[in-house]
Amino acid sequence: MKTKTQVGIVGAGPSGLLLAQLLHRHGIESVVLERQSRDYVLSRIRAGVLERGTVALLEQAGVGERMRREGLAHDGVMLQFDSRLHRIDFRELIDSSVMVYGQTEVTRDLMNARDASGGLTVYEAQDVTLVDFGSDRPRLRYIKDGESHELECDYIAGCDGYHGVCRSSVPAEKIQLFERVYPFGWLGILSRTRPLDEELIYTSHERGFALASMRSHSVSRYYVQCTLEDKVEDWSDDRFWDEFRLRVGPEVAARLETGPSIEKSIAPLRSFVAEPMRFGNLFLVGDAAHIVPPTGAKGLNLAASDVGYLSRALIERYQTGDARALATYSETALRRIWAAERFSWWMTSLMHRFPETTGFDRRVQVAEFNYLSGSRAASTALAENYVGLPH
Ligand code: FAS
Ligand code: PHB
Repeated sequence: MKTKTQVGIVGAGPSGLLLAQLLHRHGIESVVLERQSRDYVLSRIRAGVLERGTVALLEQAGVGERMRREGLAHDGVMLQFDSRLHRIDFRELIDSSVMVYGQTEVTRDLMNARDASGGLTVYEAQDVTLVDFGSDRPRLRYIKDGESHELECDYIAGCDGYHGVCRSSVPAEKIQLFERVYPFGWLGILSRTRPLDEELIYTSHERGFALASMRSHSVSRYYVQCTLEDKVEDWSDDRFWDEFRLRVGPEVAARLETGPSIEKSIAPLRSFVAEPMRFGNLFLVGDAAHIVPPTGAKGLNLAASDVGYLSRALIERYQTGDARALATYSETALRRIWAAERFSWWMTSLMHRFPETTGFDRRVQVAEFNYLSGSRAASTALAENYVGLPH
């Protein structure tokens, strides 16, 4: 069956759904093709911190109401090095803040908005294939319930994540990949327990990194650095809580409320960028084009800024015929992406124990923390990057 739309979007994660909604708000039609079911997409537990620019985009998309009601505004974040705490005060340093509101809820709000818009999202679309994306008649082919479909569009947005089909459809000689794989992962759990603090606590300890985060006043999200050999089944809840206590130290652990995990998963850590992000009428967006280690809470927020750039460029093109912003999308997005890649790499290098870490490396990490704790300029630099550099 052959159909036509203006923008074909591959992937119904935050990138694809936010792009579809922003385009809809400007009368631009799109069709979203998603490989998984709606429930499967919502079952993924991922990001938890929204930058101010992401909050603004979600408001523009008309999905800010529940986020404002249920999200938690945070004016700072705590860093801890071997039981020494240092608070980065966003409000005092740069008069800013972040919003703690889970990616699952962002995705749920965007799915509900998509339903209300009447826009077509095809879940469980199989074997999505890109055809002639270098031409002015790009098409997307897919199978739904055993029937073949072909979607003709003006543009294709590859919002299909790191393992998607869009980036891999680009001939190898036309794309440059930059990657750093870290020699450890993050074991994360979700529990219906009171968070141990009002704000997030990032901890660096001789035994490894740990993070105390949250989703609400009654749901907590915790992480410990683990090895690449670790499997989720190796970590009982008791083992996780014991290790977490050792890493955060007795003072912080005294405030810890434990409970059964309602989700437990291990995420590998990598830094990754694909250049460029435009190939004819195919535009790569979000994790399809870049990955950051979650230490700087940038992944979802970088996807959002890509969507901000691309949606504005497409709106300009459809409303005025001016395609200049489309021509500079890749260059504009990559400038912000590399700034976030640097910050995420820096935070990861500062807070984690690397297998080959020597005594010298550890003392350099401690010296960096001491500088952060004692310098307003250093704390301001961290604050600017954490709350999000301007779009
Ligand atoms: P996504 O991967 O979210 O969405 C892509 C969508 O495309 C998926 O629904 C997928 O099913 C679909 N798709 C893939 N291939 C397809 C195909 N061939 N056809 C059709 N559809 C296809 N970021 C943070 O800021 N903080 C965190 O703590 C954090 N933790 C993370 C933990 C894990 C395990 C992972 C994987 C990522 C984490 N991230 C975190 C980053 C994450 O939040 C991403 O930045 C965010 O999901 C990016 O959104 P999208 O670009 O929409 O990609
Ligand atoms: C989370 O709450 O899942 C979270 C928060 C901050 C990070 C990473 C993950 O840097």
